Parts: sequence; structure tokens; C-alpha cells
Amino acid sequence: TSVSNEFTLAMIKPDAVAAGKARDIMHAIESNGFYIIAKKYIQLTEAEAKEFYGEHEGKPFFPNLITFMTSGPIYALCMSKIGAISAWRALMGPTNSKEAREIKPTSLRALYGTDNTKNACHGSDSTNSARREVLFYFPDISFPQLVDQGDLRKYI
Ligand code: DGI
Repeated sequence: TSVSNEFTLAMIKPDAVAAGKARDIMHAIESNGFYIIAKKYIQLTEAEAKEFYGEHEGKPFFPNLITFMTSGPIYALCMSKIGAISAWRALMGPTNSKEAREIKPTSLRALYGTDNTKNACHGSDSTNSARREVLFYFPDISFPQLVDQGDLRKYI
């Protein structure tokens, strides 16, 4: 089966922004062939973070996740590439930065994150979550911005 052009939603999380690593991460993104279609610098409110991570509500790590994600500004990025969703998750590495340093030391979470909570970046895990997450940050994103990106329209 062929891999089609996709878009995905990335976040550069508060730990990486506060450490001054946002530019390095964006450079890695572009060096790896992603196009940054839209970018937003924003500090999430508690309500926004709870909405974004709603699927994790009730899990033991949820309170820490919300505290962390509202602790400082982030970058939200809408990015496109052939197979963007899996390509970006591969570039980030495993969720836990400690594990990432053991099994994928060149990944962004290995390089820029700390542990299971402070892990430097986020990426959508499916086309459905990509659509939801892109529209969460960029509700007015328009087809003309995406029209050169193949069949993105079917997702949005
Ligand atoms: O898609 P991911 O960010 O890799 O992982 P996810 O969607 O399962 O979880 C979202 C975030 O929640 C993740 O980036 C860090 C946090 N998290 C997930 N699982 C755990 C966790 N935090 C802790 N402390 N423990 C976990 O098991």
C-alpha cells in the first residue's frame, strides 16, 4: 500500500521551549523533510489542556500532564510530509525520554526530554487525531494553504 501525503499536529512542549530548544527542534523538523504549514506560540489554559488530552482523563498521570502542559508557552505546528504522522512519531522517539535515550538515542525525546512527563514534544497518533488536533489549534486553517499537499482535503 502506498503512503500518502499527510498532515500532523506537533507540539514543542513547555520543557523544550523553556530550555531554548524550540529552534533546534524546528530545524530538525525541516531537515527531515516536513513542511511547517502553520505555527502558533501559545500558553494553554487548564481547560484547553484538559480538552486536548481528554482521552487521558482519569488516568493516574493526567494531573501531572495538565500541570506540565500549562506550565509555560508551547509551539503548536501543523506539518505535512508523505507519511507525516508515523514519520514524526519516529523522529520524536518513545514517549518516555529515559527509554528513548536507551533505545533511540538520536530521537528528539532522547535529546531534549527528561522523563515520562517532560518529553519535549507531541505528535498526533492517527489521521483522526491529526484532524482533531490541527483544528484545535488552527480552527480557521484553509484549504488553499493545504491544496498543494496532495489529498489532505479528505482529512479536514
Ligand atoms: O502520544 P504520546 O505523547 O507519545 O503518548 P500518549 O498520547 O499516550 O500520552 C500523552 C502524554 O501523557 C505523554 O506525552 C506523556 C504523558 N504520559 C503518557 N503515559 C504516561 C505519561 N506520563 C506518565 N507519567 N506516565 C505514563 O505512563
